[in-house]
Amino acid sequence: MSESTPHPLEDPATDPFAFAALAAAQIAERTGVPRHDIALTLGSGWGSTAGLIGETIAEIPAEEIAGFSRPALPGHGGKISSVRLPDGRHALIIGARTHFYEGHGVRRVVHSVRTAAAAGARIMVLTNGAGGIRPEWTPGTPVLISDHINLTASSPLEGATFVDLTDLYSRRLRGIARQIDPGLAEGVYCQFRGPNYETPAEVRMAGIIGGDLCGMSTALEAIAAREAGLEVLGLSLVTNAAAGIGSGALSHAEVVEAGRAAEPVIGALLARIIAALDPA
Ligand code: 8IG
Repeated sequence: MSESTPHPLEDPATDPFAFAALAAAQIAERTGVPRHDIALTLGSGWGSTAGLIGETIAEIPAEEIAGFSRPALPGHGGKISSVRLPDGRHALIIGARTHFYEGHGVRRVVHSVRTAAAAGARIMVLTNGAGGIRPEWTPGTPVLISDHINLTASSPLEGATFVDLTDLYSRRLRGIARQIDPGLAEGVYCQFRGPNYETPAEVRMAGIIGGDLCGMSTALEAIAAREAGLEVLGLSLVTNAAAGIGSGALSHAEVVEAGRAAEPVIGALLARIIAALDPA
């Protein structure tokens, strides 16, 4: 899409749900799978999960589906895939995440989640790389998201849409994950706007108000998922100690490297969790 044409989701006249339905119809046509049962957004460090959960039926460059774009960052995927699980369920893998910090508006951030719901998914698995506020969470530690604090000052909900978020990160799905790995830590994810990492004072604040993880995604997507009636499972990979928690400065290169190092282990963990997730 050229720079001069506004993206449909940035045009206030577009109905974001109708647009998600269009994207879902394109996915059904391109994959030959009329209905996907479960959807996964794979963030930093989680990419290898896609190849471990089943047989890849189709891979589509994200920009060929309505409303999706090429990833802003190399190393952030860029494909939408359809995977057939051993039990016959179909998983939709979203390897292209639009971040709030890209500045394209919250409708584009949550388009993947709305598309997953329109494609038939009942369960949405949201994964990310995050900074750890707890010092015992060394890089490579996977953490189940138990709740979030949305520090973006935004919401994907429009108008008087009073969605209940009491059990946003499904207790039922977290229980299934902990049956697979009883040692799995749980924590509260703070979504900051980014793209800068936090100051040490902001990380201290996040800890004081109840946060355990700092990141730049997931919370807005989880809210949209709940609005769409999806059951949400959230997982963070701690790729770095949040600013001021460890020693030294944060670098994107180190974050990417920690993700790469942990990838086989957490990919295998998530694959076992996916195999155990059943619809409610
Ligand atoms: I990976 O320390 C990753 N993403 N906000 N802070 C924020 N986002 C992150 C961090 C972090 N690490």
